[in-house]
Formats: sequence, C-alpha cells, structure tokens
Amino acid sequence: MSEAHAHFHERRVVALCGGVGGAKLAFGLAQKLGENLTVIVNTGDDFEHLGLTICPDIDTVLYTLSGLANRVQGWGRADESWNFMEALAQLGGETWFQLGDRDLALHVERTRALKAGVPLTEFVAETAQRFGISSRILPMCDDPVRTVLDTSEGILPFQRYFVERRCAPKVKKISFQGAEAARPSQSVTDALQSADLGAIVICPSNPYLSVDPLLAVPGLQALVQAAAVPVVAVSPIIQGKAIKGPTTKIMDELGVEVTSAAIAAHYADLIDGLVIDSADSGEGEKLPIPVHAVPTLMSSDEDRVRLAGEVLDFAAMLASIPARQKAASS
Ligand code: FO1
Repeated sequence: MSEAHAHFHERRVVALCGGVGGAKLAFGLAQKLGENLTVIVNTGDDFEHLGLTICPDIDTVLYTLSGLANRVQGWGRADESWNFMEALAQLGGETWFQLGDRDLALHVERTRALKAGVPLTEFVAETAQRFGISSRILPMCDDPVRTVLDTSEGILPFQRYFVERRCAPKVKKISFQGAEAARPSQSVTDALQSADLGAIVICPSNPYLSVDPLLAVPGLQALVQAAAVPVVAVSPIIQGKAIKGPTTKIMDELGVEVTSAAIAAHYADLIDGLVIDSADSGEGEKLPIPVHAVPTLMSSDEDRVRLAGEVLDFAAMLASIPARQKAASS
C-alpha cells in the first residue's frame, strides 16, 4: 500500500462508474484520495418521471460518498420515509418507481436547476459540496443520453426494463439514444487530460449497461485511450456470477461467456490491467494482460477501502513498468 501512497500522493485518479457496485469502489477510492479523485458517472439510466429529472447513478454516487446511502438496497437514502409514494398511490399515480421523501427533494431541486439553465455538471458539483464530499463527481456529459433496450417484450427505456420489469425480458440489443449528439463536458475533458493524472480506474459496474454508455459519448473513449497512464478495470464477475444486478443474465443473453476473460476482452482496447477476484486467479493466468487477483467482494467499508488500495497499488506497479506505459507503446 505504501507504493500506491507514494505514487498517488500528488497524482489524480479518474474513476469511471455506474451505480451501486461501482459506487462502492468509488467510496473506497474517495477515502484514499479525497480531492485527488474524480468520478465520472453514467447518466444513461437517467429519465424523466412524474415531471422530474431523475439521475439514479449520479445520486447513488452522491449518497454513497457522503454516507447518506441506504446500504441495504444500495440506492436511495438511509432514514427514508415514503409519505409521498403513499399519497401518490392513493391518487392512482404511478408507483412502479419508488421515490422516498428525502430523495424527492434532490429530484425536485435538480429539475428546477436544469429548467433554469444550470448544467447538470454544475448542479452535481454544488450538491457534492453541500453533502461534504471532497472528491469531484462529474456526469459523463451534460447532454441527454438514454439507455434503451431492445428486448423480447419490445423496446424498453432503461428504468422500465430494470425496475418495472425487474430485468425479466430477454435483451437483444442495447443502445444509447442521444449519444451521437453528446460531447464530454469541459470538466470531463480536463480531468482526463490533467497533467497530474496518475491512473484511470473502471469500477466493477455492469460493462454493458453502466460503462458502455460512457464510452458511447463521442470522444470520451479516445480521451481514455490518449491518457498516458495505466487504465485498470475491476471485474464485476466472481466465479461466473455478478454480485448484484443483471450482468450475468445480460452476458448470457448477448452470447458472452460469464468470465473475467470476457470482461478483459470487452475492454481490450482500453485497459492495461484487470483486477479479478482471488477465487478466479486460475483464470487470470490465461489472460493476455496483467492481472491482479484479490478479494473483490465489498461487504463492508473496510472491504471497499482495501480493494481501492489494491487497485491503486496495481496501477502504481503498472505505471512503474515503462513497457506498460501507453505513451511508450503507442
Ligand atoms: N431501483 C429499484 O429496483 N426500484 C426502485 O423503485 C428504484 C427507485 C430509485 C429511485 C431513485 C434512485 O436514485 C434510484 C432508484 N432505483 C430503484 C435504483 C436504480 O433504478 C438503479 O440503481 C440504477 O439505475 C442501476 O444502476
């Protein structure tokens, strides 16, 4: 761990992150790096609902890094009450997507700010500051990008598939509406081009649903590839299973083997190393890139911080090998 501390003491780290799983590692990285961490978050899950703009992954990262998160469900706030939902149900309103009373305040205030012309990036930065978060949290872009799934039940917007249909329909294709017209914000570009950048971490989020939307923003993938620092991904797969969510089911439906090797192949153009679970260390030996096998299950805050330390150590090790540096190889 001392190696990583030495290497990253003055350097910045960018993490690419989706919702619940990714936010856990982002929490660990934030504990280690504080203001030297920038988390770029998926906004493909965002949607307009009940007249409000909801940004689930951004909010999951905000709540997780500030300690406000509901740790059991992973999304939403702890100490939540549900009076609004109960009253809405009584009125015959839409209740398939649960909005807690405290959580609702964030959606109302964000919708007001966006309507007043405040960019999402600015609103998130101000909210993070109010929540006492020292790390930077950036939406992947300020333009609307919406993940849409072509399924056995037809075309479904992300939250209809994920929450209302509980990921039951078979996924045939995933697309990111609006991505072609989107551009990385200046803050995202600056973070990835920073002269102080030491590493880029791809959190153990769902590669297809949570990380691909980020990479679909034209120019963002090129910024990651152009950065002359190690890019390290953490595999969300442990022994052929994903800890949470539909990753395994979607990989099956898309005809991809549920292995860390498939994750390495998915990110082949991007990463210099992959962190996999120690239970899969045998599999790691067969991969064509450097692999670091450690326990990746994050049940406690200690687990999150420990895994973050391992990821930073691994990145520091990769940075110390000149042949591995992208600047040298490209
Ligand atoms: N997930 C659910 O499974 N059911 C819900 O009713 C639900 C509500 C919700 C409200 C606000 C929020 O920020 C997240 C919410 N989520 C809910 C989680 C969300 O759908 C997923 O975590 C992500 O979009 C996937 O990363």
